[in-house]
Amino acid sequence: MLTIAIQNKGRLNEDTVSLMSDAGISASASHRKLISDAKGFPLHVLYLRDDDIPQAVAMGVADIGVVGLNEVLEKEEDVDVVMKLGFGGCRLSLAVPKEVQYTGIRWFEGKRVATSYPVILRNFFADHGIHAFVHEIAGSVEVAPAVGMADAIFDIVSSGGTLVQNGLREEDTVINSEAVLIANPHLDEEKRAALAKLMFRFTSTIESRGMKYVLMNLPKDKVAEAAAILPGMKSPTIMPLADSQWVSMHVVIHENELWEKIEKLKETGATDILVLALENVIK
Ligand code: PRT
Ligand code: ZN
Repeated sequence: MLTIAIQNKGRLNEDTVSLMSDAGISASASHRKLISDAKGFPLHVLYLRDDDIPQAVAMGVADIGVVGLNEVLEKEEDVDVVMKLGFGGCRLSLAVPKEVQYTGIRWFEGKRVATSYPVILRNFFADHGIHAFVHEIAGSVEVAPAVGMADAIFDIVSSGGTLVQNGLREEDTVINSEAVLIANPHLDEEKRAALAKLMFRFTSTIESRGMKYVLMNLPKDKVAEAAAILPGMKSPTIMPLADSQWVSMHVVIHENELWEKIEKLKETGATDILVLALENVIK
């Protein structure tokens, strides 16, 4: 049976448990447990700190894991990134005090930069031929310049609010990160087959998010025009109505483009438009 390592508490815990749940796999969200059995898929769930997940997967303590790409790149463990999961989005950026006259990446030459991600930062500076002093600190990296411990910082940024609150300005994004599914590269055939099934479920779940099922009544002679606006997954489903001049058209679209498409459809003569939430799209 596969063992998956997930974060025991923190920013990724809830989204990981809800991705599993939407994929029909119920895992306890309990922070006190170390390991539990999931329901709905043959899976052991191991609850760890995110920093320990890449190593646990590389060692085979867990077969797979959910963790931020930033942790995977920092730990440089022997694991495969098999899938992006679409949550936990953030970036790792260099930031300087707002009064600094920043002249581009060469500004960092000879400077002291505080970070919890020394490996990624050293690799970045090495790639750019910059010699800077990388100071590893475990937490509250953003206060380092104000207390005189560093000239700049390299840290996770999401909204950017933390930087602004600390009088810092984001200058260069080094990596974009999100939660990913990682796997031990040496899984046996049985575990590979189980992983493929799990990835199929996760992919369907992620692709279904934000999708809507739209039904509308349409004059029969407008079908081609409406279909050009809404190509759907293959092509739209058209059903006859009792009134032979009209049809019912059904299509699946993403909520991001819903209103724009609906406005255009109304112009073609579509009426009685129903928008329904969609549980799952299985391709
Ligand atoms: O206890 P454990 O070691 O498991 O957790 P942790 O404290 O190390 O990590 P946690 O739970 O804070 O974050 C887990 C993962 O979430 C990270 O490794 C990232 O992949 C991802 N993530 C996404 C973030 C953020 N967004 C984020 N904003 N991790 C941290 N932050 C921090 C950021 O450093 C900043 O200080 O949140 C603060 C607010 O960010 P702004 O820019 O929105 O103000
Ligand atoms: Zn951590």
